[in-house]
Amino acid sequence: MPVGCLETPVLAGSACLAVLGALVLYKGEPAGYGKYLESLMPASVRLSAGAAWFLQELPAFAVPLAILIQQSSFSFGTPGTMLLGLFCVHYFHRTFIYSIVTRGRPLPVVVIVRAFVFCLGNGLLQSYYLVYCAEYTSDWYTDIRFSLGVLLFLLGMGINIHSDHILHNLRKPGETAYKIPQGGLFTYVSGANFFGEIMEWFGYALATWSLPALSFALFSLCFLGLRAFHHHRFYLKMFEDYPKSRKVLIPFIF
Ligand code: NDX
Repeated sequence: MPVGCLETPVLAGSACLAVLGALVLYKGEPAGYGKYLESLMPASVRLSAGAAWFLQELPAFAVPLAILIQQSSFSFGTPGTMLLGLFCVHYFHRTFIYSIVTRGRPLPVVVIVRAFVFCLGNGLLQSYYLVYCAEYTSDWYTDIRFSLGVLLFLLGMGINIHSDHILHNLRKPGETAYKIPQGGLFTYVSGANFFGEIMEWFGYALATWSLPALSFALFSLCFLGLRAFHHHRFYLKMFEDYPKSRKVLIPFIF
């Protein structure tokens, strides 16, 4: 580890993410927003979906960006800053674009506050590791882990954005009803947007070859995998004509 890298907070932060993922699975309940808002958080104080996603995801964009700007004078173009740039691109979209195009239900303030803390902690962990701890040799750009990881990241991001786009277009502005998503990867799985996001973060873990990124990918797998499972159950209960061959999360497998 380079001088200036404190190993303990990196290990503690990574362990926290993995433990939170395990906790999510252990609880077995989806987080109380979206389809589960009324059943799990009936009396909550809420904020519109656009404002909620903007506020809660902002730290995951702003923290890495601030660190990148502060670092850019002497390390611009290194694999670490380039990879952190990809993280910023994801959260730029989630903070500034997703929050505008969403037609989702309002979110409980308690969920927003928790998500804000999560995004702040995760943004700090990923940035700190890549800027102060990761050591990449100059040939990392030609390493198969980097190339394959970035490819998976970009492919996953494409699937995620396309699938979210399908979901948003199921409703006209102001509508709140649920419909059967059709097209794209939804032909095969109920959690197409989640499949894309999970692929993205495993690609990122491969490209960065880092423990914090692997822990975040595992957290995403637990959190979004469970959400996909509940969404699938929700659809089967709600729609008699729900396609029987559609899987939960992984095409043809699960
Ligand atoms: N934000 C990641 N846990 C989360 C916010 C909540 O980015 O304390 C995890 C993220 C946070 C969570 C975050 C971490 C854990 C927290 C939790 C709150 C409590 C929890 C902090 C940070 C906690 C413990 C105790 C363990 C610490 O009406 P609607 O809103 O349902 O409308 C939806 C619409 N839609 C449909 N419309 C018509 N017909 C249909 N059939 C429809 N189906 C859906 O589409 C929405 O407007 C929209 C998408 O809905 P949905 O449910 O498919 O996705 P959603 O869960 O809202 O995620 C949106 C995007 C998606 O691309 C997903 O991949 C990404 O965000 N995401 C989300 C959550 C986490 C995450 C990524 C990640 O882990 N990487």
